Amino acid sequence: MKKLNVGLIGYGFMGRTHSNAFRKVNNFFDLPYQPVLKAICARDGGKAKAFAERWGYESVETDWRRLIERDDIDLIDIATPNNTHAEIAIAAAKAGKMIMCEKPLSMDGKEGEKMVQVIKKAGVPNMVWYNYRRVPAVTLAKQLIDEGRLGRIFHYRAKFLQDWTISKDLPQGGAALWRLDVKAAGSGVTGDLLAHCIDTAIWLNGSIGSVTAMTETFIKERKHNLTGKVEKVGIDDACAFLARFNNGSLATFESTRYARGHKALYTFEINGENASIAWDLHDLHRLQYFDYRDEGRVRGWRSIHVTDGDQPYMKNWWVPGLQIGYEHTFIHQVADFLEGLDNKKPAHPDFRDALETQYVCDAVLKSAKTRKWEKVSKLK
Ligand code: SOE
Repeated sequence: MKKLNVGLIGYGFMGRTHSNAFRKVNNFFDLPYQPVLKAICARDGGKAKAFAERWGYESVETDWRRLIERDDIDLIDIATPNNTHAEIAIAAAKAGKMIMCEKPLSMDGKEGEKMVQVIKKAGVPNMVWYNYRRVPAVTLAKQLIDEGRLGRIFHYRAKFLQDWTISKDLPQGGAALWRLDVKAAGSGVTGDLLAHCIDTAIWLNGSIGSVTAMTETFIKERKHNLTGKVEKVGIDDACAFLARFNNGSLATFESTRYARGHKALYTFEINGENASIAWDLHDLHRLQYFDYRDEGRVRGWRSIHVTDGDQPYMKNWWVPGLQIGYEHTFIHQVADFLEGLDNKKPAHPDFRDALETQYVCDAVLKSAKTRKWEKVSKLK
């Protein structure tokens, strides 16, 4: 097994999910590479050191440029706020490093295009952490669709609902709350939550051609953690949009951080000519499936408990019937990335795939302003 030295930038929530994945992947998957937690980089040296001790990183850097210069780093993992992805990824690619980048790829499509160009030129393996594709039940949905079981697709319906920003006293900005600061995040729920829904949707149902959207910012001003001043809120707190897929199907997407009672309710349902499927993150190991071709007397929605060895990823885990969770999706992502390095079948979503999601986000945010249907830019 070849060693693959990882340099992680950022130690927040995502730094933890990624580190856990790098640490565990070889315990469960037979792979050509073994990730080595070589260095963690963050501006706050004390916090980075504490993170290194907890997760087993061998060294600490406080300047990401220095990390990228290091000869002993093979892969740069970007787990920092959205406004830093482009600069770091471009520098890492130019230095010949492999890159795994947290979602969304960039602040907008224009920035994403630059990243894709540089990555292509550098020819370095790359991936974006849209982890929900690798929930076994979601991967099973992909298999069923690709096998043609649903037939022609008519409808795609997705939601991602949260409730953690309802309080008007919650500040914006800074380490824990940069998702509320438009300068760091680029957008609100569109780039943070709908981007997940869009990534899964494109993967399952193909490209989106046009959208019409509405957004709202319910709390207009919040204290900024970095300036101490009350400042305008620039993010979308909620967003709903209609979409037309290029395969002719119609879609609705909705996301908000103001759905009291919902913490991370990502759901989707797809209705085809022969069959429908539905999935719910709060019950992530189950896939709901209805097949019209079943014998009429016993026809109905089946709740498939996706935990058996012949279902995606599950042979690598426990015994049939025992389920896995959120953190495993990141482990699957690393496993597929490492596998793809040797078999020359790069894992997805790569930067280019993530750019397509960015184009949809751009069209959604534009439509919310123009109040018109907007075309989604096509990938070149
Ligand atoms: C926001 O609360 C968030 O953590 C997103 O940033 C993640 O991408 C999503 O998976 C869960 O919610």
